[in-house]
Amino acid sequence: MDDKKIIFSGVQPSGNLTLGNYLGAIKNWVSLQNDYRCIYAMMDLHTITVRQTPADVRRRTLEVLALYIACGIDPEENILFIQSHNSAHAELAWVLNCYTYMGELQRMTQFKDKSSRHAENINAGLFTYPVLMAADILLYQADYVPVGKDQMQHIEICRDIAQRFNAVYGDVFTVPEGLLPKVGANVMSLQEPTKKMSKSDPNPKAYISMMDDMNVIAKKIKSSVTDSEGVIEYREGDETKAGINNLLTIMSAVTKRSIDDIVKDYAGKGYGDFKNDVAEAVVECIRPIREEYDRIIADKQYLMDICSKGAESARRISQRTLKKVYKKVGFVL
Ligand code: AQP
Repeated sequence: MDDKKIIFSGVQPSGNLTLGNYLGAIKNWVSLQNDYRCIYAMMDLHTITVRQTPADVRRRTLEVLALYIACGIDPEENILFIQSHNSAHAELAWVLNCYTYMGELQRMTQFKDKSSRHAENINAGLFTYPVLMAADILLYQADYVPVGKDQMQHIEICRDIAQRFNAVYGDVFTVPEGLLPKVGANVMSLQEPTKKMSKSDPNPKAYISMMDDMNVIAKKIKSSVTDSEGVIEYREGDETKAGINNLLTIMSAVTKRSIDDIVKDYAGKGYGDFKNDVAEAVVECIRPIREEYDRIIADKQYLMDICSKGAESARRISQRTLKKVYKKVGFVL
């Protein structure tokens, strides 16, 4: 490896990727790929913390890879692989489980949220999800982890686990930092704008899927929930403005213009005009990605070749960390 700093991140193939996943994570990955050694995975092990249809997970895993590439991630320059193709993730997660406290995991917002949404299946994997995520990151000695705001709590616990382990055994792990995008770190639901936009939301009108038809995307934005005040203004923390704040954020992220500039353009104008323009801007952002995606997804062999080459590199890098960890905790090598 060269001396570039290391980046690790990934998305779970637990549904069709949303505009939130794109603006919060993948768009940022594209901008980082020239300056860092980047490793991006399709996080299939994480998906089964919630019941999935196996054929859907299988299909979506390659779709996520095709989307990474369509968004601009260069498969020649970055390591792209399927998480389950590298067993070191599960192996390190077991070790780290023994260095993580129940109390820490109980405080995780995502666990509380997902266990209330899936009350019939509050499994141990859902509970220890952040430990697997810590293993994902620490295996590659990642310096930075570009994620959306919802994942920052998991980055914090990852740092705590790494520091705890290092305090006992010496400098085994690089302690990583989360990297948020400047705009779009927390894209909200179009129907309940105080909740984050999520690919597993039961209401498809709540999210823009990167797989939606262009007219569906426009319709979803035009029917997004706003307020009755009729003023296009960004007011941080004001729940009644959550819908407009969200549309302004989305507009800013897809057009690369500041929110202040956008607000000035709409002084005295109504929500109808604004929503039409946001819809058009989002469609223009997603259209070229979709065209590229449609081309790439047709070539399964190309995608499988990337996965197998990526898994080989991922296994090679992570074995160094895993061996070190096994040696430190006393396993015979
Ligand atoms: N709404 C969002 N705004 C900004 N960033 C987001 N991310 C997710 N939703 C938003 C970021 O996308 C990356 C991949 O997320 P994930 O697939 O690992 O799972 P998640 O964070 O739980 O996202 P979802 O879409 O809500 O998935 P489900 O519904 O399966 O739980 C992460 O960097 C995340 O921050």
